[in-house]
Amino acid sequence: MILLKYFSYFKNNFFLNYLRSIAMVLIILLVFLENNVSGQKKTFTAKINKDGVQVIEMKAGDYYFSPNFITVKVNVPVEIKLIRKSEFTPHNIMLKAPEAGINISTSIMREPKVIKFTPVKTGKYLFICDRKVFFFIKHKSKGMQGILKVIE
Ligand SMILES: [Cu+2]
Repeated sequence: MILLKYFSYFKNNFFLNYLRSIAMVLIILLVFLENNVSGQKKTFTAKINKDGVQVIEMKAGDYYFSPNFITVKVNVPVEIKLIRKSEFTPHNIMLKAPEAGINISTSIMREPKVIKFTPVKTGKYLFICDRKVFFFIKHKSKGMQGILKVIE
């Protein structure tokens, strides 16, 4: 009897209803964001400019890098100019390949940012945004990742 009383109390509790509405909105948002995966492959092969640098312009948005499959030559300096395309969501780019002389870990701000490095080893290296949506869905798993391919 007491249990039943409690139950009806919670059922009519305004605060609980309020929480339920918030939960519903969150679920709808999550479903929406989950389906918003941009899995398109955008390739780019860098050319060496007159200064001997391979310049790449890369856009970063919700939730992608474009291009996301970049080919560069080994032992030639690389400059990646990062342009943020998202209004509100903060992003970053991470590429840890010490064996290839690459160690990128930078947030992507409103102002374009230039990353400079020289790859010293051929191979395929994964770069990602390691930020999360609501603390648990990785931008990476929503499509915010790419490959840097270093060739001879
Ligand atoms: Cu991100």
